[in-house]
Amino acid sequence: MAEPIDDNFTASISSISAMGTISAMAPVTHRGPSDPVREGSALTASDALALFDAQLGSRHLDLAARWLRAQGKGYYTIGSSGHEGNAAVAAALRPTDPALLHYRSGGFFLARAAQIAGSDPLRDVLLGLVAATDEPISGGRHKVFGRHDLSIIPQTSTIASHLPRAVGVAFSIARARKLDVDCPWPEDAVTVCSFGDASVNHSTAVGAINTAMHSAYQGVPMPLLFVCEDNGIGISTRTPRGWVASGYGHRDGLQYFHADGSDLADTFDAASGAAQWVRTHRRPAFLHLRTVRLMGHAGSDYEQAYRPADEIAADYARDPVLRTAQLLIDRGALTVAEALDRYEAKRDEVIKLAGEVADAAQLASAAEVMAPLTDTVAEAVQMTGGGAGNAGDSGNLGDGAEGSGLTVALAINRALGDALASHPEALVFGEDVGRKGGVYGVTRGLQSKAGPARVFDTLLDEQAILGLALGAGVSGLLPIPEIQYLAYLHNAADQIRGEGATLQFFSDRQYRNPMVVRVAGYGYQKGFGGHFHNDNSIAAIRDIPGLLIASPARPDDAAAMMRACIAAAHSSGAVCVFLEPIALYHTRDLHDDGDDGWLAGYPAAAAAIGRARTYGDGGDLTILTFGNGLRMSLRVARRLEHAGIGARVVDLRWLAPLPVDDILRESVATGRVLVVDETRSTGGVGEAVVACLVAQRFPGSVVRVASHDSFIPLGDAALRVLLSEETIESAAVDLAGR
Ligand SMILES: Cc1ncc(C[n+]2csc(CCOP(=O)(O)OP(=O)(O)O)c2C)c(N)n1
Ligand SMILES: [Mg+2]
Repeated sequence: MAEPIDDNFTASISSISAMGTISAMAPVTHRGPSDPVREGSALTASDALALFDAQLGSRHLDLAARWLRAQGKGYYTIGSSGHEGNAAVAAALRPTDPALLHYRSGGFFLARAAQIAGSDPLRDVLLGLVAATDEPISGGRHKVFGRHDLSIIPQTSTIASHLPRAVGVAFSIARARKLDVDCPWPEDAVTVCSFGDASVNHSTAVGAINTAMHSAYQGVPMPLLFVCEDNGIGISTRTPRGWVASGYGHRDGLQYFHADGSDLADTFDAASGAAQWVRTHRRPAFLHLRTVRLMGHAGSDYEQAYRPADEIAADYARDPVLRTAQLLIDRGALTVAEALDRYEAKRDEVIKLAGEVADAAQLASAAEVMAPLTDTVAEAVQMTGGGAGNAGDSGNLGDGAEGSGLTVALAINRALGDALASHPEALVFGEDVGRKGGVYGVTRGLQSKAGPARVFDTLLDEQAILGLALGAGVSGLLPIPEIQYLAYLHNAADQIRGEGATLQFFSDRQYRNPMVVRVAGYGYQKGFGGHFHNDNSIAAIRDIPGLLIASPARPDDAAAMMRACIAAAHSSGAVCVFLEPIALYHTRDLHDDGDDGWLAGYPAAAAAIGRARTYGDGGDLTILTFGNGLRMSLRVARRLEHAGIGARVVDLRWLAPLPVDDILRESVATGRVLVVDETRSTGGVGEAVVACLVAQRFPGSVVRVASHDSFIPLGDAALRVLLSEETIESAAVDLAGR
């Protein structure tokens, strides 16, 4: 279908021919290519010509996207039309400046690619549109703007979710240097992060901008250029006129720059000023570009349904491609005929390429699609000796450990201390982890040992904490963030779900954000704190592809599993969630007061990822459990033994990947399985364990006990909804047929 904006360009430029010049008043000046394209601008005519080429390329990519779509060959039509001025933002930056871009960044992408030899950006974008495996960043998994050699980190399409990471990247540039850690970004790099005018309202954006300012306020270097491409609308919802300027035009600690994004010279000058300001001051700035959105939100969007026709047509005059052509003609750098020729030549070039890639091969099997996820996990499993053929750990409490007397909290503390000592790139941070040493003392003393540059308190914002980890991870650092309570992971979970876990997938592992996210959670704190301190739901992380979920229960495992997670993050870029059972942090006894049965020594090795640990060899039933469930089950097992029932208790330890082989082997050994799950009945871990037994065609009987589908109340009422030892015991007795 012909696009009016396409015809408008040709008609408008041709009409200049009839008039002589675009503006009868403007004299055509003939000066050299290195002279300014317009009086008072720093943009030279030759640079403007090069940027015009990028803008033309971007425009014709948008047209080609619709052409491919119309033939059933293309899968993505959100375009950059009206935003091609961002080519001048790329020109104001260096190709080594890390960029996290809005989805309307065709101009930026092509202009940056032109700064470095060796890429074929038109072809790359087209390969993305047709979901081709040859596409160089995502390998056919998504249409993103990204390329490793151009320092462009691909983004998901969740609005504003990339801003917290951008803050983390900006933070890491100086921090990595301070720690003498190799960082992919130069010392004087500027991080650039762009987004739309509707996106700026997202709490993720508001939080990230606040975090950048909060850091800079304290003198922490924060070389971050926010670019708001303000086309005045988000799909069909208008941004109130003046809203972005009123919100960000006068903020202490956030330098504001603005430009007409349709005017290449104006955009270049403002962007250069902003980039220079950030580069020298190492503080955040906000570049506000007024743009237009041409051709609707996407190819599928019929904007005539919600915008008057005259308003849509009025935007044509602000078409940045047209305006650059007019600028170059006014300047005498192009004739009208040359401008039209370039426009048509670019169309031909792009359409020819589009035709060539239209039938490019796509990912053809689940294994191919998932390779970045499965390879990451497989590498991690392999490295820690968790692969098939290795037995799961078994044995008595404290076996294989050095010394004794460690609680879970002390064991984690010691493992973190070791990680800080052996990995100079490791950082431990979160709310209250520094001076206080954590709410439960788990990080106590680490700041004085490793220094405040490596162990530090953050502001109170879980999205910011995880964003810092995401940015640090792509900047050569090894982040170990803490989420103070599991309940507070949920308001920031997308930073793990949508950002952390997807990066390797959407970049074919060219970008990695290793991290070990420590989360204090689960119930059983004797009624103290209610739901928010006893949250027992991990459904929100259990289904995230590629995530490693460690759930240690005992001190020796906690340390060994922390080691394994650090190794997996470091070597294979794994995103690890390390669930710490608060109720067991300081537990000492197992069966009787003073028996010290829950203390252990410090293990010599890392735990095998994806392998369980079995206690006892009872032949009557197998209890499959984890976390607090392990301690309850071991206590129940002793009572069962006294009643003549032999149980073996399997601590799953890893909730992802589940220890499938160990589950099956230990289940088959008794033929009767009791799944003991302290998380909720719905969405709880037990669902996965039972499904695993079914999938493996386990022939025996299976019973599951779990906590109720409830939030956890205060006081003794908590015990009414949490799984209890009594429930476990009676289910076990029933199952054993006694
Ligand atoms: C968190 C989230 N919510 C909703 C959407 C759906 N969505 C995609 S684009 C968009 C509008 C964005 O507008 P703006 O930020 O102004 O960018 P523009 O498209 O105008 O350039 C919306 C609501 C999304 N991608 N992410
Ligand atoms: Mg918008």
